[in-house]
Amino acid sequence: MILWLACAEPLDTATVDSSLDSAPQVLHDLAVTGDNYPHIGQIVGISVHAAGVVAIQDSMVLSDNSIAFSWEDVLRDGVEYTVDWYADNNDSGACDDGDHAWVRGIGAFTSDAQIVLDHVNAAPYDYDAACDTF
Ligand SMILES: [Ca+2]
Repeated sequence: MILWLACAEPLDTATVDSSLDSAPQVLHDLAVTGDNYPHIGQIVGISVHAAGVVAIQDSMVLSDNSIAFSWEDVLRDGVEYTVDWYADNNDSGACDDGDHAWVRGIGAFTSDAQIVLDHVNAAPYDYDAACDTF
């Protein structure tokens, strides 16, 4: 006797690049918070990527000294991610020389994730590497 099982609907991959299709298809949410940003009124941009493929790119204008982002179903299970982010310190509207910028590996996740990215005073800032994904 052969039983045919109905397949579930495919996952919505609209926010995730298809070149990562060889990775597991379980997706997790990501929330980012951070404090101590002396950049009120300026843009903070963030890019989350794996192996050079950008999974998330977002930005906000700071109304106080903190950041907060959240996205649903953006991290693939078990994939190692890196975050690039910057504060538009020179008010150019883009990530470039003169900004406060950082790169941090955040590892792989097997469930929904929350990470903290506080402003770190670490001049000279790594805008060459951080701005590559913007
Ligand atoms: Ca800038």
